[in-house]
Amino acid sequence: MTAIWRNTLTLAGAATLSLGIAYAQSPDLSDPPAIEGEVVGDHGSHTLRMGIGLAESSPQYLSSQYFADILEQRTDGRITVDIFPNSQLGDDVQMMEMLQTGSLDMTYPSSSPATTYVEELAVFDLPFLLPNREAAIAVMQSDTAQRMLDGFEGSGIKALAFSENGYRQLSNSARPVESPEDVAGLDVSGLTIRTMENPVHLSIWKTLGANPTPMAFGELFSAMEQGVVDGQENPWSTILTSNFHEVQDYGSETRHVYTPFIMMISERTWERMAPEYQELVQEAARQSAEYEIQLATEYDDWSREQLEEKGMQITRLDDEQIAAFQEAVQPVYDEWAPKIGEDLIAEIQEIVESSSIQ
Ligand code: KDG
Repeated sequence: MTAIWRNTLTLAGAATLSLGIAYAQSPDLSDPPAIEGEVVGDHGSHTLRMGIGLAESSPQYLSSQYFADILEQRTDGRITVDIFPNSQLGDDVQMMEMLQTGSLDMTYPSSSPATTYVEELAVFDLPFLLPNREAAIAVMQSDTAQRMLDGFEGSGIKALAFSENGYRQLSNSARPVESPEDVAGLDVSGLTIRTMENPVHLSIWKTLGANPTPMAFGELFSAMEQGVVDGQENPWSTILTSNFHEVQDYGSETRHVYTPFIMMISERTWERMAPEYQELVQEAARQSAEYEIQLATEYDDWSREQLEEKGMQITRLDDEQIAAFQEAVQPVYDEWAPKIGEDLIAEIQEIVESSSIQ
């Protein structure tokens, strides 16, 4: 059994397994694609340490395991990847810094905290910019996105590939949220919402009248448990696989931002690798990113259903309610569009439009 399926079974739950009805509760997950291609030449051995924020059952971890399997198989075990989940080695910001100094080989952050390296990435943080997954994928596969990856050059980080973190949804422990007015709060202080470390996200929640506070992902569960924050926003799959439902009773399908992930390697590690290994690492990153997007897609609705089954009260917003949110965050565009660049936004919107024509 491959590591990927071991993890899937963990997700399906030990109780299910003991009854012998494997996968009964798991989404209809795609098998990892077969690993194709010859074993490359012998250019020595590398052990790559990769730190990620999410749990072993997440699409991010499962696809990273596929990345590891590709490298291991195609180098006859000469390249191995050790994956450290659950922010064990640090948060997104810290792990990117560790890549710069060479104290960590690989990491897999959201694009949002990486805007300190490549400002253009902030375009992904604009609310309601990418209306559907097809558009998001078209953007992530575009030359514009490749230019953003190339923008890391010289920073100490080599960015390998975009994949899907996903559409972010609001959860909280206080009350159902159906409209921007609810976010502004019935009580005086409004809801305290944890955001990623990114100024556009802060601006979104401030504009909605909430009380945003940036925080590392690894600290979030206990902050919610202790009531330091009322809520947070993340894709359903993250809310499920990080067990946020244990401390958050309410969810709202706001889909306010689509966030990509970026798989990264330290430039120091990269430069130590033979060109043939570099080519393989780049290819494996693209293949695992494709698989990650597929898994993330499969997890999305399934995770929401699982959360409902586990007792989370989830509000699905209708078009009118989403439009109200969209209108309420217009000031975020007014503030950030000139800083991010009107030309870049237009470039993205053009890709979005052509993706809906195809
Ligand atoms: O590995 C990625 C995670 O660390 C993080 O980026 C997840 O979306 C995320 C968040 O809210 O911090």
